[in-house]
Amino acid sequence: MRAVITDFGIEETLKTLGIDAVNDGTSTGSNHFSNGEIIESYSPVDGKLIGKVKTTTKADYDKVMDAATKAFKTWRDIPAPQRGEIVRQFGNKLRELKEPLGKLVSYEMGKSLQEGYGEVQEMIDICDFAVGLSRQLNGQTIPSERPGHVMREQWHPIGVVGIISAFNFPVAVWAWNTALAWICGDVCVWKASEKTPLCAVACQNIIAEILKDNNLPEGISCIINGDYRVGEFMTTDNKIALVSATGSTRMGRIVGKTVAERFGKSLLELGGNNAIIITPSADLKVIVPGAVFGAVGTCGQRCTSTRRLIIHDSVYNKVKDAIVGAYKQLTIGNPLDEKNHIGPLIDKDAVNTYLAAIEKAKAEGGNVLVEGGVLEGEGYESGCYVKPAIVEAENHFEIVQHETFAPILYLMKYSGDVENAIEKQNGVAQGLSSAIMTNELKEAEKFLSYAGSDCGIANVNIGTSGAEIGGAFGGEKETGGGRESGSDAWKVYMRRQTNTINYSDELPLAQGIKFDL
Ligand code: UN1
Repeated sequence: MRAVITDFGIEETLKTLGIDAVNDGTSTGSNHFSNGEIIESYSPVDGKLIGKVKTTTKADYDKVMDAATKAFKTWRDIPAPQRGEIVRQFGNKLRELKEPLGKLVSYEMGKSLQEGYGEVQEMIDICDFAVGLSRQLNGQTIPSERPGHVMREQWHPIGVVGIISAFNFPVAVWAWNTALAWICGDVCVWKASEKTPLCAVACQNIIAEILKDNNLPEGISCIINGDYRVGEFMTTDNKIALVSATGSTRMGRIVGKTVAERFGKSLLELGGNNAIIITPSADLKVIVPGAVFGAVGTCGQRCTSTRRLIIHDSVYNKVKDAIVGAYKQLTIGNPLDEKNHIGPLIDKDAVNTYLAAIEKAKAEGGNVLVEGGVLEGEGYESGCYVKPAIVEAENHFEIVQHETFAPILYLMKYSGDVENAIEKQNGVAQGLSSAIMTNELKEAEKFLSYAGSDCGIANVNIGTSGAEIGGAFGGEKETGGGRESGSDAWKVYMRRQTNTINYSDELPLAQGIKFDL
């Protein structure tokens, strides 16, 4: 059974990305030894079967790890700037393939084509960043307390990095990790979401060709397929120095614990429950697009999606009317058609979770301002298209405290000073992203101060989603504490070594200790 997708050039897109062969159930891609059960990938866009991959068995996994550990020995010998050159080539190839890869992301995951392209752009950006960084993996020199001694700090490759990524950013989050890990001298084994396996195959094909052209071992980049059971091969494996996992808090709790038990390192990028505080001085021209894109972009399936608006009571009605009005302009439909703002949810389970969340909000006393619901009829046959909903709710509602990966926006009021809004914003278990809309310097600075937002990301006059790659990305509390992407996030992909070198003829001991023989 093979769906023929003629619209929007999907057939051609798959061919360009070299993923035609997966349609008969045969795995493809280098270091992709999978021989287990078949995973079928259905598009949430039209419900059609796009392709199949096989899952990775334990025996396959062992082979992959063999290839990866061998490749590490070659790769770490290559000077970092030369590793950067490989990442530069990868970034250039992504520039060439931005259109087909962006399209595949949109078709397999369901996000709008613009956002699909944006995701590939994010990959290109992190490659550029990593190339520059490949000449800046600098350590420090530190003054020694002893005469004739010097201290320094070095950063060495850590080994094999295991990457577990989620369906919502099926290519960019992998690239954040790999681009940095590679220039650091590490090799990567990637378990992509079983909901978007073809995006992973496409990425693997691109890098495999570059490695081949440069006569480098394929094991520098490996993929494994399957659900959490395949992820467990990595979390329990001492040979994986770092597990970088993006996904739910539930998943992160298990991964973090398992990796910690064997004293491995983990980088966790988990759920968010992101709010925008809207103060009296905020500008509607900024509030409306910021809040609406934050809430409905990627159909509410970003970890940075805006879930809550905390609005000052003096402007509540005005802001509410403007947002509700803007929701009326939203078009929902095939995300490959650029006239649509919003595509489908990832699958029917997500639709059920969305419906249950709205019911729960109502049962807890929420007041629905914009009705949700599942769309039916022509163009909506996949059953995954839903209407973005707005519910007036209270911060303490159980459902509001919970991250629902769907376009449901909760509106709530605050009165008095901005501190009251900050308290609500911080009053959830998650701590990824946050924003304030204000033209008052004092409010903005309070929000950004140590007594302000407790999130890893805190923005002023922009929404909660759409972070640039140059900053460190991640959050506090149940978001897991990890940082990926820009700034000094590269350090987690390396091991730090402190050196003390004695170039004198004596052996003085530190702390002035006398030990005469
Ligand atoms: C995610 O949702 O897991 O900041 C990543 C953003 C994107 C990345 C989101 N640059 O919304």
